[in-house]
Amino acid sequence: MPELQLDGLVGPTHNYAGLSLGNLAATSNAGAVSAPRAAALQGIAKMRLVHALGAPQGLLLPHDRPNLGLLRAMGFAGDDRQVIAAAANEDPQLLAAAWSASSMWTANAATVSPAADTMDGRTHLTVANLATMPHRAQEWPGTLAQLRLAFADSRHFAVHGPVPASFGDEGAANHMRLAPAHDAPGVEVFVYGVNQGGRFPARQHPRASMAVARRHGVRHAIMAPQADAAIEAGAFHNDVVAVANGTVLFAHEQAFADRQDLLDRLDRQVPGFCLVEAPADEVSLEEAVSSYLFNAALVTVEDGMALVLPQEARDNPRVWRWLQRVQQDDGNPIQHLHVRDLRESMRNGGGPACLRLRVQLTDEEVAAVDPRFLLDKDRFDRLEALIERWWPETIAPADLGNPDLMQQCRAARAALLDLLGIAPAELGES
Ligand code: SUG
Repeated sequence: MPELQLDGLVGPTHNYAGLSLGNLAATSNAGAVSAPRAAALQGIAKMRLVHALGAPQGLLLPHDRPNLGLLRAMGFAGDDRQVIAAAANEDPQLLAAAWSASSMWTANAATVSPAADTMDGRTHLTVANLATMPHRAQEWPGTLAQLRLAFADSRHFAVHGPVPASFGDEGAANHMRLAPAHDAPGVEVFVYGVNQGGRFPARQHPRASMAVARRHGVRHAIMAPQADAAIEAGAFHNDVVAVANGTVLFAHEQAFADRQDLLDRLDRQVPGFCLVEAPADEVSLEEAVSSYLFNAALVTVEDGMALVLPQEARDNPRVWRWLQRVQQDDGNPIQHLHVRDLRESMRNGGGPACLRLRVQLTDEEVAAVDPRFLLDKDRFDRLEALIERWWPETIAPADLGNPDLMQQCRAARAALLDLLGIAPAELGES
């Protein structure tokens, strides 16, 4: 049974504004000059790799940015140029939020429960409200419109709106599924944060996790708290310190508040459960966060599993040594390590796992997905040519006040929609 990977295509407005408190990469790169064209091409190279490993590959589109609607709602008036100029003058931070290309991290687009896990036998998707960070809270309407289009067939799919914004929900980044096979009933682990009184916010409220499990009708759900120490070390989402696939949980020893309880439950509930865990004395939490080794795409391949890792994990000798030991150990199915350069996204705290939403589907369900969201070799080639032609080479913070850049980014996105055959009106845009 295939696992569709829906990657967020990096948008033409990709920039470094330091908007996410608790995301150490993003805050330390605030004000740097970004390279949207290179960023999007790095993302496509990673999609090509995962596709070559055998997974069906699709994409979600960048949203219409800058979000003039947000700026107008905040009281900036006049024509579009005037709105941009006034916001640049009065509130550059808000302007940067309106430009954010953050929808690229589709692990935060939605939580997905495949048909094998749910009471009504349909695949359920709840769009994430991303309520904790203002620049991310503007994403869900654009994401929901795309999910409703891509998964329109209600015989197979149920697409839900967000849970109420009083309860922050960051989607699949805080959700793991373990099962003997993609199409076998699985156990879904909903990881939430607390971190009361800490420096950094917990972005997944336990009630949001419970609401999603309830809405989806998940038969076997486990609620697991993230360790406060992990949040404080910069694991603003669980997928910075853990990822699961099949029967494997690949995680840092200090990822979970009640580690033993979680492991005992998984042992009981997942036949063949396999833990691949980095001990803190071999890889510290800080090294896990800076190298993003757990933010890998863990994918099933013919002879086991493969990890798609960011270059940063290769660059840390201790991390790389541990990863090689994992690969050589016959006691787990991880046979292959693939390293890719995703530095542009990584500098905003987004690794290989952040850039993709996994949707486990039967062949029949894959056939029910709107094919305009699916990619093949020809489409990769055409997307690359389009990005080379339209995506800005660089964006510096001062460029966000430039209305000409706004026009260029709008034209770039329009060219993308045109290539995919999606009319703006289908996404509720004029
Ligand atoms: O929400 N960075 C994103 C990174 C999301 C990573 N996703 C997962 N771990 N699944 C975030 O913190 C930075 C944007 C800026 O500062 O300009 C940002 O939003």
